[in-house]
Formats: sequence, structure tokens, C-alpha cells
Amino acid sequence: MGLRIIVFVVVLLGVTGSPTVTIRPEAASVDNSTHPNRVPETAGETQIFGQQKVLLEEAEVDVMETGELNPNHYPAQRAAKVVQHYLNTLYGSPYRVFGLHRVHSGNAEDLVNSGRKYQLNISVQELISNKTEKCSAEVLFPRGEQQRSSQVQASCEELLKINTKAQEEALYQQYKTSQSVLTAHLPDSYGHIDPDMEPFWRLGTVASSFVMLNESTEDTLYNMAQVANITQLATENDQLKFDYHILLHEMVSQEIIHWKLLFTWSPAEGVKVLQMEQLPHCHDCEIPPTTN
Ligand SMILES: *[C@@H]1O[C@H](CO)[C@@H](O)[C@H](O)[C@H]1NC(C)=O
Ligand SMILES: *[C@@H]1O[C@H](CO)[C@@H](O)[C@H](O)[C@H]1NC(C)=O
Ligand SMILES: *[C@@H]1O[C@H](CO)[C@@H](O)[C@H](O)[C@H]1NC(C)=O
Ligand SMILES: *[C@@H]1O[C@H](CO)[C@@H](O)[C@H](O)[C@H]1NC(C)=O
Ligand SMILES: CC(=O)N[C@H]1CO[C@H](CO)[C@@H](O)[C@@H]1O
Repeated sequence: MGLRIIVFVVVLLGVTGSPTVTIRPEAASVDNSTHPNRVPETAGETQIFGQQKVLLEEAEVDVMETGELNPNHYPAQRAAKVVQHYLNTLYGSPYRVFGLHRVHSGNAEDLVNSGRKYQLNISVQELISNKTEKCSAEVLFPRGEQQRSSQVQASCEELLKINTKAQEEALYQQYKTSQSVLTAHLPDSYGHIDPDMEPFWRLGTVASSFVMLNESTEDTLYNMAQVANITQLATENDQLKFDYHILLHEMVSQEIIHWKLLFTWSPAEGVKVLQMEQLPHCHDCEIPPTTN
């Protein structure tokens, strides 16, 4: 959620002939579809100081930070997290998983009629190689009638050069002809993942990023909490095929959300999600020990 703050609207009139300066909260539009920059009509108090007319509005509202962002606050962190999911959907594999390491700087702006754009400087980490790289990225959260997913651009060239071909090929060959229920609960209730299952946990992380990218808004922060179970289906068209049950943790609402994902993977084609389905609210799902 945004910051709870007291908003002061200050209108300066005619000072040395300069145009009207309005400092206005961007919050008015957060929960509404009205014009993003509209100035609230309700003003608590009006005072005239010489040529300055000061409108004071005291209102507790959820404010979306605009302009330069505090890199440690939610708005920058949430937008940056979407970049992580985006990179995973494009380049993730059982041996290449991206994580948000740090947000260095960022800003946000309202785009009239189209949404809000975040520009970010972040460090992204590749979890297996433990390499980090500074990347610049842009995230657009669309606004409007049709709820579309966020649009992301990011450049992290160095991390994409990490070569994982050999491990991927070995995993592929090992599982190409099998078909079974692989396991459940990664990590288990002790936070442990069997080393043999680590590539499948990472594959689950990458596949979940498709859901998280699709579902993320300015008001969410998703992590994968657990791979509940994995079923390997018969290989089709040289693609390993999986049915995963995944628990996502939405940090803002503190909800655990249960998804079923059908996807394929091969070293050549990467991860392709065929179907994703949110399952009914999960009552007895416990939050497993945090891994990320
Ligand atoms: C949004 O604005 C409409 C009218 O424009 C109003 O009816 C509605 O209550 C507003 N919603 C919120 C959440 O402020
Ligand atoms: C990102 O970093 C560059 C170089 O330090 C800087 O010029 C740019 O303003 C930064 N962008 C954002 C959005 O903070
Ligand atoms: C990852 O790299 C950092 C330094 O870049 C180091 O401090 C850390 O211990 C490394 N972690 C692992 C798991 O190797
Ligand atoms: C996978 O886990 C979910 C949730 O725990 C459960 O509903 C489902 O029946 C499990 N499927 C298999 C094949 O074990
Ligand atoms: C927010 C968003 O874009 N959600 C989409 C996620 O993907 C499904 C289909 O896979 C769409 O129907 C949703 O609109």
C-alpha cells in the first residue's frame, strides 16, 4: 500500500508574474479511473497571504510515489520485482534463475491515459552463478478499462551470457523418457530441497514468474513460496512436459495463492506455459519457510 501521509495542496498565484504552480497529490486517482492528475476539489481551508492563495487539504490517502523514488520503499521494490519475473520468463531455465538483488534508483511518472511508468536502475542476480549485474529497466503498469499485464523492458546483457547448455542438456537427457510424479513440497517443512530436485524447484520458480508477471500490479509483491507437487507428463515434440502445483505468496495482502501450471521445457525452446489456472482459496496451505 502507499504511504499514509497528510497532503498539502499549495497554489501560488501571480508571484512575480510566474505561472500558477500547483503541487498536487497524485493519490486522488489511485483507486479510481478519473484523470490521473486531477486536483481534488475538496479543500479544507483557504487562506490568503498577500498574493499567495494557499489551499490546505488534509486528507489521509494512499499516495503513489511519483518522481524520484526511495529505492527501499515498496513502489520501487514492487516495480523492480516485475523485472525479475520478466527476465525469468524470457531467459530462465533449470540452471538460470534471476532474482532482484537491489534497487539503486528509480522514478515513476503518470502517463495520461496509459498508466504509470517506472524507470529503474537495479542489480539483478543470477542465483546459480551468483553473478550480479546492474541493469536499467522500465516497467509500465497500464491503466484503463482492460486490465492488461505490465509491459517491461530491461537490459542485462552480461547475465545472459552465462552458459548453462551442458547442465540443461544433461537434465533433458535424463528425464526425456520418464513420466512420473516427481515429488512434493519444495522446499519441505524444514526448508530443505533435495539436490536432485533443485533443478525442478528452479523450473517452478521460472514457470511461476509467468503467473507473477501476468498478475503483478503496482499494488502487489509476489514471491514463489513453494512447489507443492510436480507431475511429469509424457514428452511431446521433444519438450518435457510438467504439471506443477505452486503456492505463491503475495506479500502485501499476505495471501497464499494456489496455482496449477501446465508447461513444457527443453534446452532449445526454454519454458513455455500452456495453461495457468488459479485454484480455489487454499485453507490449509501453510506458509513454508521463506527461501527468497
Ligand atoms: C470513482 O469515481 C466515481 C465517479 O467518477 C465514483 O462513483 C466512485 O465512487 C469513485 N471510486 C472511488 C474508489 O473513489
Ligand atoms: C540510472 O543511472 C544513470 C547513471 O548513473 C542515471 O543517469 C539515471 O538517471 C538513472 N536512472 C534512474 C531512473 O534513476
Ligand atoms: C555470492 O557473491 C557474494 C559476493 O559477490 C558473496 O558475498 C556471497 O557469499 C556469494 N554467495 C554464494 C552463495 O556463493
Ligand atoms: C498437488 O498438491 C495440491 C495441493 O497440495 C493437491 O491439491 C493436489 O492434489 C496435489 N496433486 C498431486 C498429483 O499430488
Ligand atoms: C492481468 C492480466 O493480463 N491477466 C491475464 C493473465 O493471463 C490470462 C490468460 O492466460 C488472461 O486472460 C488475463 O487477462
